[in-house]
Amino acid sequence: MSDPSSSRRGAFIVFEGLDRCGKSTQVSKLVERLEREGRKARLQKFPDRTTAIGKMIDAYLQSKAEMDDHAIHLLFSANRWECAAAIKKDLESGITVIADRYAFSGIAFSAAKGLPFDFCLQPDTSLPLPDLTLYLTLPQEVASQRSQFGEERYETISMQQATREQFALVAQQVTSRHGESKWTQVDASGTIEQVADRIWGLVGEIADGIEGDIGRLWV
Ligand code: DGP
Repeated sequence: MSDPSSSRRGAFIVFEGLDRCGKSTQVSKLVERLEREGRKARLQKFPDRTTAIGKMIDAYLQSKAEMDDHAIHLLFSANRWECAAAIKKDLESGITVIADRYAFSGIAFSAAKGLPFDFCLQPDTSLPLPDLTLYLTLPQEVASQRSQFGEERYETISMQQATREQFALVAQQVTSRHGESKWTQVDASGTIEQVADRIWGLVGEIADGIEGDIGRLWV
């Protein structure tokens, strides 16, 4: 572990994946492990359903409210922007921030509904750039059989398949604009502990903090 008195900032690590791939479990496991090892870490869930904007998103996802596809896309982005300053502040004070979804879900899910890819990408431009995105993959048959699959708006096989295709395009954008090291695909099959160990190996030394400035997404 690095010297805690060093001037390194915290790492910004994002988890992405289709619904029911085990992402939220792994996010919590990573935060717990970092804390157990004496590092400061916090979880940031997106969408953050606790804010006023987040409550509108929650109503939409539970099909309690209808909204134009563009409007809900912008609300998801606004929900990230309202959390951006706190993420930067924490990173600068040495806290590792682990996000459960981020702008990449924003593009993949909205483009899967048919919105133009470039439109989907724009509103998140200049948000804090994740230092590492872990994209968890699981065969659709396994994810669909997990409890609670199908409860929310996007949890249909056809929507998940379309979103999977869009995530492949998002991965291309991230690696071509920001470098190969910023996006890593993770096999999410196996036991919770096996996947957690796989992830711990991939996080590696950035868990000890990062020397450089926080980047800006798509810039
Ligand atoms: P979760 O709370 O992780 O189960 O995510 C809620 C659902 O919302 C999930 O189906 C993925 C989707 N989602 C997450 N972020 C965005 C976003 O920015 N835009 C759109 N259109 N959908 C999103």
